[in-house]
Amino acid sequence: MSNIVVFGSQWGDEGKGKIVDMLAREASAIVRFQGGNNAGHTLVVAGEKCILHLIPSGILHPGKVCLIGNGVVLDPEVFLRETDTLAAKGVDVSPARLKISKKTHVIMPYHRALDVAREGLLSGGAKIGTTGRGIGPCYEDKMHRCGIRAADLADPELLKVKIASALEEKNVLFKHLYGAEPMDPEAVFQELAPVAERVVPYLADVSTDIQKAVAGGGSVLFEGAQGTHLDIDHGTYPFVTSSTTVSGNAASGSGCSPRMLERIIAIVKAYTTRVGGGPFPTELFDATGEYLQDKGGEFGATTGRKRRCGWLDMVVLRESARLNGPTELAVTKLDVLSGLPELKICVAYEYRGQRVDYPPQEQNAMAFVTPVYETLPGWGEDITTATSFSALPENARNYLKRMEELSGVPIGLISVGPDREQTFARG
Ligand code: 2SA
Ligand code: GDP
Ligand code: MG
Repeated sequence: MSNIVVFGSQWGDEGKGKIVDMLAREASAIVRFQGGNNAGHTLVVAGEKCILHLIPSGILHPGKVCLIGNGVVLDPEVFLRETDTLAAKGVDVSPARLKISKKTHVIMPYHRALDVAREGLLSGGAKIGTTGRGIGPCYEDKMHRCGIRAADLADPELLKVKIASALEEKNVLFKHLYGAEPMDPEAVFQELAPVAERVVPYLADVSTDIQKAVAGGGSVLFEGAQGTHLDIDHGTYPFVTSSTTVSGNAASGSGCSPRMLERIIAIVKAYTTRVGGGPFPTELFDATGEYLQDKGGEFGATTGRKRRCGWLDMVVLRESARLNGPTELAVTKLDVLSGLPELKICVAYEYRGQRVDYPPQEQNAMAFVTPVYETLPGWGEDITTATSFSALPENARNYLKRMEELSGVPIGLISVGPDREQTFARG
């Protein structure tokens, strides 16, 4: 198998976890390269559901190496909870196959507190709707060059110094800006120490592990989190996450050359969802929106929040194709559209009296575009047992073909249900 990057082409929750789990069969190593436990990647195997937040979605395949890259932000407590849950189910989560880059930044309790405090100060439409997991503040410290990295967990003296230094600044914010209790550096250290001790055996040189896997004739699967329109640069800023979610970051966020990235798979939900704040041009506030939310089970896999739902937006997808260079699309949740008499696809926007084919880039411009729709006939048949493109109803095939035409990217995979097995090649 070639090395593959899987990325989200919309606002996340496209079904990346499911597709990574399926593709992991053929890979030797699976790597997360950005984001943290804001992610919720759902795997369904033989009817049993498993939601992963930090651990790569290849973990259910025995023997596959699972790597957490330098571009991830890691909450050590969440990591241990996740390993404990998996171990209780009989999954091997030993450091022999699960590794964390020494360069990965660590989410600290003060990051979580800052995330929640900052959101608390924003009002109404200004709220980003973060997951409250401390993601933004941890990446801020990384860029500010005062972050704690996973390797530091093995050095108690350095940890103490770094915690004290970080809290010198953060406690001023807690006390004077956010009206919150300052944190005691010694207490933070004492709480972290036993956790750190358990995480240290997992520390590794992930970059070299990737190189070794490929040198040994294996292939690597890079697992993106969130989606392109949540990217810190290319997303609907400021309603974005704090990491680089586009495919190019698979290289930088894991420590390998971009020349290693061969197949690039855009995961596309057959309609659109968004969780949290921010503009969403094709959002539906009517019974169809409720139908998609209900039938698609659209609830946040991390926070349980209701996901906002709307029609497929090809402007969003075309921009994703441009930014990520996918070799193919994997279309998920096509089954959710069964039963709708008509389906709309947004093909362009009206913006300031003009028709535009790409998202305008001024801040919040996406809140002021009007979608231009094309309407296609729907289909009534249940397609959850389909195993080939030719077995799909004609209108479903036409919907998919239109996606290919409008995006300029061929479809490689089609998913018609949450289970690992409910997936087939476009053929
Ligand atoms: P953050 O916490 O700083 O990354 O939040 C910033 C924005 O990014 C959005 N975001 C997400 N959007 C979709 N799915 C995500 N993962 C979970 C899921 C979300 C959940 O799988 O459903 O459970 O709520 C995810 N993570 C971050 C977030 O909503 C903010 O808009
Ligand atoms: P991710 O963050 O991209 O991995 O996606 P999530 O796991 O957050 O959300 C996708 C949801 O859709 C999960 O509940 C999956 O089990 C489910 N899912 C994935 N593919 C399909 C599909 O083809 N059909 C249906 N009905 N559900 C799917
Ligand atoms: Mg998700």
